[in-house]
Amino acid sequence: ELVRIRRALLSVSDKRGLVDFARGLADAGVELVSTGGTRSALEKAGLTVRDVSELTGFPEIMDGRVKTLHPGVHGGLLAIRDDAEHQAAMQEHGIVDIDLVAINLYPFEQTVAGGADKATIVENIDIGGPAMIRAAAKNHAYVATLTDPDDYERVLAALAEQNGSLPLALRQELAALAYARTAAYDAAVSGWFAQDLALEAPRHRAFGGHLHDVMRYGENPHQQAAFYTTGDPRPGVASATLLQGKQLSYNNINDTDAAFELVSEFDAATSAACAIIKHANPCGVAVGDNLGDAYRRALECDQTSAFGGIVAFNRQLDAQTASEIVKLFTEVIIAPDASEEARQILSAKKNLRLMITGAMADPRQAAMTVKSVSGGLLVQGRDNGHVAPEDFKVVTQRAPDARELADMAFAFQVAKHVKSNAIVYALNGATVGIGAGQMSRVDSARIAARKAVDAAEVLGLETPRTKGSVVASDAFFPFADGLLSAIEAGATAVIQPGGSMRDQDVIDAADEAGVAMVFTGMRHFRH
Ligand code: 93A
Repeated sequence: ELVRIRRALLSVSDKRGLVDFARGLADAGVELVSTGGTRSALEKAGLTVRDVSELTGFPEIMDGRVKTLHPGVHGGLLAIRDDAEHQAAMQEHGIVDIDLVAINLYPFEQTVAGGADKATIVENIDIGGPAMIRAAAKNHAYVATLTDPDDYERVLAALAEQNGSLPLALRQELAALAYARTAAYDAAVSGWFAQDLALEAPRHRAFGGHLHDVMRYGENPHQQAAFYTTGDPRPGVASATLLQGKQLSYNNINDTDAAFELVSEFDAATSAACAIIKHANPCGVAVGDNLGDAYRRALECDQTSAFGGIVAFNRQLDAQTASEIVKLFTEVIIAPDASEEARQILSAKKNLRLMITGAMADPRQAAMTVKSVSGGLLVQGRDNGHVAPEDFKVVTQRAPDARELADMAFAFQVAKHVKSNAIVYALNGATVGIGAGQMSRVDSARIAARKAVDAAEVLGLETPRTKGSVVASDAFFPFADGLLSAIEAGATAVIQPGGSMRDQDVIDAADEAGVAMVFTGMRHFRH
């Protein structure tokens, strides 16, 4: 079960930890073989390295496109050591055993993320590296396959412990990691093609991710968790930089994504936007002239729930808004940027995480979303649907006025990011009551109205702000009851997809109350 490591092939783009690892191998009596760039790096550090062309009897050709794709390498990786025919073939063709490989691939994902031109991206599709990784991992009975510099240290430790050999259990585990890496790599390549060609059908891409982070725990402390990134360069929680605070938890990442996706709906050039998220649902969203105004009004929607929330902005965070945020316990802030002064202010709160994305995400961009079910993955295009106010269809006798129209567009945009059934009341570009995640739409309507009553109490208002507000529903009202509940709360205008068999009952109820209603024709379920 132990395999003696005599010869190692090192071929890495990410040269992190390379020299120390190679030195450790050399000290353990392992012969080193490398491709061009890796060999130069090692020779510079004073190590003795053979060039891979000595194994292939062939120079690197075609700008390195073909350097290790040769039986001299693949025979040495794939040969079954105790098979007489395999051994005879090695003898006949002068092939030598390779017992360990350390390979990491051309940085395809980083090249895409860096916005390189197509030719550069294509050139960064590694062929020889994955071929060797897959060959070595297949032959894990005799070969150890390292694909991540983070594993160098423990492999050296195992070598020392076993006097120059490596145990089967470790080789097997490394093989699993190796195939996870090549699968993620090819998923990133197929994802890039699909994105580049605007192919929206899920069958054009493989689904896989690159391990980004291992969290302390998952949704609950007894669950293990990790964050995988897909290489999609879209600005957001996966590509953001954490400027301060401890690592994000599983729930933090989920909520931070929901927050940033929501504010991305609002064009920063037109208005500042703020969303505060708890348990993946917004507890307050507002647009305004500046971030301070948007934050204050988002907070007013449900100050109680906002405690310990995730806050997202669509513009560079300024000092004044930062000094407002630090007054309340907040878990994470995500924004395209933060001014020096704002960063200074936030740095006083050691546990508060500040994430900077560098840019806003395009809410119309096509992408895939994946959800797991027992034994499978559900894949769909992300909900990038949008109905412009010009396309709202007025179905009542009274048409909405300009203020109502603006609030309806805002509320429907927010409802798209609220778990179904979603009911959102809005007034003057701010949510004033949100009902989320109920099994019955009328319950969501009641909860949203109830929340507005609670908020009025907190704010010291005599009447809840649903009076004179507009209401948005993520899907049609199947009966008039949900609408009647909204009318009772004081809504003067309603936005919903329409399309129910009982639309006419709902329209009649609206007309009777003098309420204006528009249909969007587009549903925004979110589960
Ligand atoms: O262009 S390749 O697909 N053709 C190959 O034959 C090949 N062999 C190794 N790329 C190939 N590699 C990759 O080169 C490795 O995966 C590694 O990322 C890189 C290391 O090259 P160098 O040692 O010259 O820096």
